Amino acid sequence: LHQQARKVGLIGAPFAKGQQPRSGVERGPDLIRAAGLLHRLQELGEEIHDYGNLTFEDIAEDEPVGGVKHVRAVGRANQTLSEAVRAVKMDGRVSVMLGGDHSLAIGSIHGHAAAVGQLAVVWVDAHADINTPLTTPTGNIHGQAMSYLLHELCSKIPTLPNFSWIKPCVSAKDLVYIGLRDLDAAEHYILKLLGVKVFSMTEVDRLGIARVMEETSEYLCARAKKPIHLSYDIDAIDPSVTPATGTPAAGGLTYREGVYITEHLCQTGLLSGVDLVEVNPFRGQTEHAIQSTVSTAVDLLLGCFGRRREGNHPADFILPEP
Ligand code: B3U
Ligand code: MN
Ligand code: MN
Repeated sequence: LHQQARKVGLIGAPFAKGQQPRSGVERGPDLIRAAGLLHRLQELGEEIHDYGNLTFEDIAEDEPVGGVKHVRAVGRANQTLSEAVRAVKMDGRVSVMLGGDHSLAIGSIHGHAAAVGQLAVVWVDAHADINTPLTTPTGNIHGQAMSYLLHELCSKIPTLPNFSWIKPCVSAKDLVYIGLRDLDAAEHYILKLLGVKVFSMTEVDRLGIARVMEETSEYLCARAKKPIHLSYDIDAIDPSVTPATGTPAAGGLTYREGVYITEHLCQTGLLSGVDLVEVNPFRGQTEHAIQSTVSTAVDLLLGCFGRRREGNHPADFILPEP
């Protein structure tokens, strides 16, 4: 079996201000490229265009706003990213955004929705990243990304500098979380209040990953087949496999569960945008720790684009005759 070739558009987003003070996550895009991502996607028969790394303007005066850090820089960076993702989608490509920290999901999902309309979002993460600017315990915007995107939370979001361009574009019923295990009380309250579909690590343990993915696609496709945006935080995977990340959380997905998620979503044929975020080489204790994290990130992306563990072959493969 082989998939029809897709057009892929890669955007690097070397940005770290959504998760200060831990820098290093801006190295993610170049590390993931250096591990051979483009070449390996091409081997799978994908037509891939690398749009390169975005450059983000430096903002001199960026004092915290009500405890929220780097508001202006994060707002502006995501506006740039939103435009870039929108352009990739207008080019008829599946967008792949390499982060950078998870605040970048704001721009990535916003730009995706601006181009294609209503989306289903699959958020794979140890964390829910759904604090509002008023509930955040850390002030880091990577822990708030989803709150700016949901229609249902828009009345809970205060006005912030450089955030006025954001229009909520995701409905709570079109969001599924997988891998959660480290939530703040306010986040848990919000998920219950909005009735968001959550497969925490407890459900992964109870149901197994195959059932979790079956239920995920059934749930998301029950009403209409919307394009899927996969936002994959590398810290969803167990830190024994992907230690080089800013906020590791014990008890995560195995490598196999992590890859299975991507294989399953690929097979839906609905995958339209992907984020791979929070790879931070400065947080790896050894070269091996960094390598393991980066190569897992590559394998997750390959799974999104048709790599099968059973093996693959090109559609035009010809067996040599003696
Ligand atoms: N929930 C906490 C911690 C956190 C969220 N996402 C990450 N860490 N990576 C917060 O900061 O909102
Ligand atoms: Mn995250
Ligand atoms: Mn996380």
